[in-house]
Amino acid sequence: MIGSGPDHTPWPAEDAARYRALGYWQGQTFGRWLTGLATAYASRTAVVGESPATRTQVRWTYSELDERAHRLAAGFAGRGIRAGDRVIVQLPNIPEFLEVIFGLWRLGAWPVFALPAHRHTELKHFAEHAEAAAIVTVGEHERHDYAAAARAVADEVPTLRDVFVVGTDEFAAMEAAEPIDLPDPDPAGVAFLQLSGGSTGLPKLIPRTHDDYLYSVRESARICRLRPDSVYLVALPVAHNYPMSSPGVLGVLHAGATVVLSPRPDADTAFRLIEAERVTISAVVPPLAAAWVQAAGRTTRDLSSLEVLLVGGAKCGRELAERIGPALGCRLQQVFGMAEGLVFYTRLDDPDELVLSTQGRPISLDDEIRVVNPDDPEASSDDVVEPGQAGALLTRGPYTIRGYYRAAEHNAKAFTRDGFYRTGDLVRFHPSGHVEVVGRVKEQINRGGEKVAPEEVENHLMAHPEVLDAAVVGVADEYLGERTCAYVVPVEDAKPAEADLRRFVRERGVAAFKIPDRVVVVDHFPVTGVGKTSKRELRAVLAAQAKEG
Ligand code: OOB
Repeated sequence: MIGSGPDHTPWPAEDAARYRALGYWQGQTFGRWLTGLATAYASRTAVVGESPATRTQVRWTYSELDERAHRLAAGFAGRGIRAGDRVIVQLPNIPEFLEVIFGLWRLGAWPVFALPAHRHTELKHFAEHAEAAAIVTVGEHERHDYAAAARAVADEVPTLRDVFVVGTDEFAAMEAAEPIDLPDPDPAGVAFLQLSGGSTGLPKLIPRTHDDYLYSVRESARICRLRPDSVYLVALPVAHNYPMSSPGVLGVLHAGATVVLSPRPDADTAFRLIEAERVTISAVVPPLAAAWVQAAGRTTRDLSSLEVLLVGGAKCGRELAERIGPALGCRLQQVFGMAEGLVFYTRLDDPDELVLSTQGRPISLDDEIRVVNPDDPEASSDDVVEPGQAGALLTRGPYTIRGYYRAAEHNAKAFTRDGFYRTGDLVRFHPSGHVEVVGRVKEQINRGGEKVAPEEVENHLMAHPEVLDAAVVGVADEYLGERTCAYVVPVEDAKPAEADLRRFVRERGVAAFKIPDRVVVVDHFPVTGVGKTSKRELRAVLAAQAKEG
C-alpha cells in the first residue's frame, strides 16, 4: 500500500478502523473531492489572484479549476511524473498553486511544500531527504530568481529530473494537455509532505494523508462557519499549513466559497483586496495582526465586509487581542495549530473573555490530549500533571501524525511509545476545556510565527572559519514575540564582525528569517552546571542573561 512502508508510520489498524467508523475518514481523495466541488459549485468563483502567466488578476470558477487540474495532471504525467513521486512545490501566492497541487494529487504524486523564503540549503535538504523527482516553481519573483535556484539544486541532487516553471510557454503546454484517465490514489496513503518548524536541525517532513487532512479541513470549515458567500484572503504564504487548512484555502473550497490570494501580507495590499473583493475572513500571525491594527487607524479603505480575523502561529498577547475587534471591525478567532496535526480554535460563539485569553478547544472530540510533566523530556502519557496545572502537551488523534517521514531516530524522541506526539508546547487547560499556551519546552524559537531551530543556525555559524562555538537563543521582542540572538565564541585571535557573520549565514543560502537578528561575540560561554556543558543548558543560561539586559 502506498505510504505504509518503513518511510512513514501509519495509524494502528484499530485506530484507523475507529476513525472510519466515526465518519472522520471518508475514503475521499483530494482529486475526487475537487471534482465533487466542481459539480456542486460549478460557476462560482473558486480563486482570485495574480497569475505570473498573464501578469493580471485572474478569476477561476470551480469548473475551471477542476479542468485545469485534470489537464495539468496529464501534463505532469506526460513529463514522467508518476504516483508516489515527491515533487517540491515552491510557489508564491498565485492561483496556479491550486492547479499544481490538485494536478499532483490527481496523479497520486506527493507535493512537498517549500516556502518562498526557502533558499538553496533548505531546498537541497528537502530534495535529498524526500528523493524528490522534480521542483515546481516560478521565475523571477520579489527580486529572487526561483527558477535559477531550483536548477542549481537540480544540478546537485541526482533524483531531480525536472524543474517546472509556472508562467513559461513550456508550462503552458503542460497546462494544455488533453486530460487522461488516472487511477485514484489510496485515500489512506500519503497525499503530501508538509514541513515542521523543526526543533533540531533542518525541518522534518510531515506525511499527511487524504483521509486525515480532509477531516481536519471539513471540521475547520464548519468551526469557522464558512459559507458559499464567504471570501477568504490568503495573506500568509499559501503553502504553510495554517493558510492551507485552518480553515485556509482548502476549508474555503469545501464551503464553495472564494479564495483571494494576496501577493504580499502588508496592510496596504491586504486592505486594497479586502475592499475590492469584499473579503469576509482572513488569517494572520500576531505581528501582522499588530501591523494591520495600526494601519486600520489611518486607512481610507472600506473594511466593513471583514467578519472574522484568525490569529495564530504564535501567541497573541491579551493587549493585541483586545485591539483587533475594535480596530478592524471584526470578530477575533484564535487558532493554535501545528503542521503535525492538532488544531485548536476559539469558537465564534465563545464568551469574549475566552476568545481574548485562550487559544480555544481542539477540532475533534477524539483528539486525545495529555498534559504531562514538563521537566521530563521522556515523560509518558500517564505522567500527567494536576488538572489546571501547566505541563507539556502530548496528543494523539484522527489527524495527528504518528511519525515524521524517514526519521526513525527522531521519531523515537518526538513520540511516546503509545503514539502520542510531543508537541513541545507548554500549556494549561481552563475548566471550560479551553487551552492557554504558556510557553514552550521544545528548543524552537518562534519568530512571529516563523519557526527557527537554534541548532540549525548554530551549525551555519560554526561553519565560519573564525567561529569556534555558537549558541542561538530567542530574546523577547515586543513586535515579533521573539527575535534570535546568536552568541559566538571566536577562534583564537579572531575578531569576526557581526555584519560579516550575518552575511556569511545569508550566503550559505538559508531563509532570511533564520539569519540571526543579533550576533554577540563573547570570549567564552558561561559555565553551566557541572562537568560537560549541554547546549540546552547553555542556551538557558544565555537566554536568562539576555533577559537581564
Ligand atoms: C502553525 O504551525 P507550525 O507547524 O508552523 O508551528 C506549530 C507551533 C506550535 O507547536 C506552537 O509552538 C506554535 O507553533 N503556535 C502557537 C500558536 N499557534 C502555533 N503558539 C502559541 N499560540 C498560538 N496560537 O503555526 C499553525 C498550524 C495550523 C494552524 C495555525 C498555526
